Amino acid sequence: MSPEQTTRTSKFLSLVLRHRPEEAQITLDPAGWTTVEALLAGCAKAGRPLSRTDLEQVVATNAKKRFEFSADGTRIRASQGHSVEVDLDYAPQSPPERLYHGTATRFLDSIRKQGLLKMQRHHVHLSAETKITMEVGARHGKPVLLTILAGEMHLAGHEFFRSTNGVWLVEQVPPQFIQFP
Ligand code: HQG
Repeated sequence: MSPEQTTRTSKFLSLVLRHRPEEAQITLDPAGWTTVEALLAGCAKAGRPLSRTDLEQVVATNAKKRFEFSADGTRIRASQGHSVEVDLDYAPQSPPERLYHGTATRFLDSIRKQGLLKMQRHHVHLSAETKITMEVGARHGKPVLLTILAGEMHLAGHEFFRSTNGVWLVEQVPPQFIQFP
């Protein structure tokens, strides 16, 4: 597969495994899984035929490791980022002292008042790395980096989850745990 084909396929997989499974006529189980067989058949029906080898390549080379196979290789899901109702079943974990969130300057007034909200997604996404975070912010406008006092927030009783691909997930971040630049 060419890099362009890989990107196009990855975007389609994100669409059907996170947001609109009906586009490939598939259903996701409560934890977000579908069978590889159903997915490949669905991709073909949607006019985007994909071989198992190509699917494996997309999953293995995806820069953000967005997708995962079940241990026996028969099922696949997105590791995070859903808008459809799923319970990914991650166990709560202790976060590092500081985590980061990239956003756009135009959202700052609202974030100062409301804190970080999950918007269309299931969780607010936080990262342990500042570089990725600035790229995430730049998708929405002029990027700005927020530092999250994750250790304090955890002590105050907020649950933190970590997805298989290393994204930290929380219900919300109240303003008192956000350091603005
Ligand atoms: C902002 C990518 C106003 C929030 C990345 C963000 C990530 C508020 C936007 C994943 C707000 C939501 C998620 C408030 C939050 N007022 N704006 N109170 N609270 N916002 O796309 O974090 O490529 O849903 O700051 O790596 O940008 O999809 O979230 O700017 O992990 O695999 O509302 O997307 O991963 O935008 O990105 P999003 P996000 P993938």
